[in-house]
Amino acid sequence: MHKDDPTTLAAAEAAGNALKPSPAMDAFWMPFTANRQFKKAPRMLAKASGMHYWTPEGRQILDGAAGLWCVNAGHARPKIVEAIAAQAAEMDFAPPFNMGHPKAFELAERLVEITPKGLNKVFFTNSGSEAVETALKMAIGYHRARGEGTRTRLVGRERGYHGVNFGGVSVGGIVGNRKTFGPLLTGTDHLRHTHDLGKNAYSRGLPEHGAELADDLERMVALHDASTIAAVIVEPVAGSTGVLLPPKGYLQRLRAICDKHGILLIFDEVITGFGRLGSPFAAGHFGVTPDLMTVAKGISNGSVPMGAVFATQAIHDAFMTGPEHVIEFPHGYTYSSHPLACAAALGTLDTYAEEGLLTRAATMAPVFEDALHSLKGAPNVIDVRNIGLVGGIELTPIAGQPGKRGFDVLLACWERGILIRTTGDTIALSPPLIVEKTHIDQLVGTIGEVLKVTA
Ligand code: PXG
Ligand code: PLP
Repeated sequence: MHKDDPTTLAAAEAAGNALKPSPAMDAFWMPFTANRQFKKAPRMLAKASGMHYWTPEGRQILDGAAGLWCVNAGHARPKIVEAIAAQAAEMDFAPPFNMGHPKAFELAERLVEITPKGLNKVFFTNSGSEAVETALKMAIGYHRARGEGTRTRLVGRERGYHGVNFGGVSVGGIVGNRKTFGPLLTGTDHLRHTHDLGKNAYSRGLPEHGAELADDLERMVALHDASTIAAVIVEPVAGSTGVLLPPKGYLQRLRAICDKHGILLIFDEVITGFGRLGSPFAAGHFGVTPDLMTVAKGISNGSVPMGAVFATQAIHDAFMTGPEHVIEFPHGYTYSSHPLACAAALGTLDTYAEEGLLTRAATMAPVFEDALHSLKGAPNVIDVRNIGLVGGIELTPIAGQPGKRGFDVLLACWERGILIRTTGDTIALSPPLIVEKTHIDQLVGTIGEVLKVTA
């Protein structure tokens, strides 16, 4: 019997949870995990369906995090499962360099039907991190192709997360992810972040104050000169560093300053893409179109790794010069447009379309907002913020132990049957977009209880 087999889980439950996980745990060096703590008290997942996970013992866990911001349509959706299985049998792999396969082209066409107007070229990667590296290289290559080879500087933002590869960490603004790894890319700079609890605590939707923080880019132009700056990369809503929403007017102002100085604007929509805010993409939601847009996660509902960069016609065309037999953009991954990922993404887009999931967060947002804001006044809560189906609940850190309270809350929630994500002392909620009010009530009710017992 395989441990993922639901009948096994049912049998285990019937036998009083007889099935215990006992794999050896030495060899696996876990990503972004406190390895020693985990291996002392493992939190294992063995099965998933719809809004839920099950542990190997058969305990049900409500998914308040869409896995890791990626399972937007819920788990194990039939169209996606069937598409992957059929593709694996039909053609497992096709080389993406110099060769093509039909589903890659079909998927690209389907995707540009839902992207903001103007972003009509798609380059496939296998993750958000790879999408970011790809977009940064496209930006520098674009300027060079147009004869502006001095534009190499990349501007990110404090508290930005753009994955873990060298380019993404260099433009990223998470100190802990940067300091261990040496000088990183030279020629980067960072805008200030927009998080201001003093002025904006308990905002419902976009905060009122802080649009002027976009003017940091003008200061960078004054300091470095626009002729050295290739691109600015920001998350429209920062997810990983604790759900930081753009102040009203901020993204519009950033777009205007980029236009004024010929700087490309990159939106990293790895989390915000595919319906999280209530629109297919944050760009459309905020009415600000970037020049490049990175996505991953929800593109394949988290089922098979996939990422992508969307580019404008102008950026694409700048590369399309020189002899026709020569590779225009010397970049790509062995698994770019992998057949299983393409099949999974097509099944995902079908599921999103059939169930209206790319806009469902807009319908559920008022219910979610009211539930979240009911936690105002709960022990240690210092802010609640929300947009679409993303919620942030910020807690006071325990003195001298930043992140400890957040982690304690995560553990207590796990024990009570809900999966949440915490980043530092902020709880981030991002349930699958199929979430119902009863699930929201369970998530928020459990968090409320946990805040009382961990206070
Ligand atoms: N950009 C953004 C905006 C992201 O949120 C990445 C790039 C990197 O994607 P990959 O697929 O390489 O992981 C992400 C990923 C968290 C958390 O705790 C968020 C992410 C990854 C891991 C943890 O919020 N986002
Ligand atoms: N390292 C070596 C030795 C390789 O041959 C390749 C790809 O052929 C890579 C790294 C890059 O792997 P990927 O294309 O999966 O990113």
